[in-house]
Amino acid sequence: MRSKVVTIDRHIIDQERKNPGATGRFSLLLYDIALAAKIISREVNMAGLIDVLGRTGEVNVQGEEVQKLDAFAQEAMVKAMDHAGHLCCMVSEECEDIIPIPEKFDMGPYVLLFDPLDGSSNINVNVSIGTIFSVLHRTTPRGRPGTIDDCLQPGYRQLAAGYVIYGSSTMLVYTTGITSGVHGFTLDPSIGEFLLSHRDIRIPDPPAKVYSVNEAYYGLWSEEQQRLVDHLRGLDGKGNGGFKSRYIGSLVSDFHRTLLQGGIFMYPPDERAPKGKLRILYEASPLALVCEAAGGRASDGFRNILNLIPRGLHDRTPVFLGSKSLVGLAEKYLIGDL
Ligand code: AHM
Ligand code: MG
Repeated sequence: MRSKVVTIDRHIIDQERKNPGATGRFSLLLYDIALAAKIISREVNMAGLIDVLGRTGEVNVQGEEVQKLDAFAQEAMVKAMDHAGHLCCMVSEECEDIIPIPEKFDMGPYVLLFDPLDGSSNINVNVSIGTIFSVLHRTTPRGRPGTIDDCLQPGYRQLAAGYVIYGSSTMLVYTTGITSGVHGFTLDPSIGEFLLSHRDIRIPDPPAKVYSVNEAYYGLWSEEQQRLVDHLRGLDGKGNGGFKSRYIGSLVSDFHRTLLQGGIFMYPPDERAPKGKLRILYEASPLALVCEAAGGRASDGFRNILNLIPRGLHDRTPVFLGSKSLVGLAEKYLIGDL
């Protein structure tokens, strides 16, 4: 007998019913994110044809200029999200300042933070890329435009977070909080719907013995970080090791594999980048919430990423995400306990 088909819309409504005080507005916000994801997915899938159909500067069939994909994704997110009255402002990796909601639209209670197309340098070589998103409740009074204070909140206050991976299939993975579980939906392009394919994802522990880090920076790392990776590689002379290394260089892809198979993903600080490369608000925090909600651990090497208080919209943090046991091992090395 076939199991029942659950669309993302249906799943969001079912989740909302568990919360008697819910107004439905939050669910509508999640639908809009899923809609933006479908629009971006369609365009990403066409990327290989852009050389055939024309690059930036060309004009498409609607008479619009053909854009680079990251600019397209940015605009798709803003256009899908700015007018429905759910948001008071947005933050994107693509914009220096907060993105205001135009005055002609209603001002809502939520803030959306996103990286529209992370890893976009991989597009030309057909490597999977992704959109990352996070939703916060505003802290300033309602009815007025959102401010930077609404955005600079620690990750534990996120109401929802997730990502979309544009891979061999397109998947949307999200959580509405540490105790709400992590659910994955695969886009069926023939009907244009995200269907529940991965219910209640738990990050395996004991995990697959896999670590993920850009080892080209080994010489720029702290001694503690070098010793941690020596352990994983079995070079510490203590009989450790036995790990495989996997690094795509596309955060959503590396994280997605780590979430499903277990292991550890790291973007540590180095001499060149003393706070690492990844941004707190729209890269580290949302993936940290997904990781913790799946029973994993998210650390900056010393403390939970969800407790970090960002001072600026584009602040960075070192990132260690994955199975509890391996992130715990990393922390032990980094604080000098091993
Ligand atoms: P981006 O936000 O400019 O796309 O950069 C983020 C990407 C991540 O997807 C990936 O984890 C990281 O940069 C890879 O960086 P590196 O090439 O230094 O390993
Ligand atoms: Mg990015």
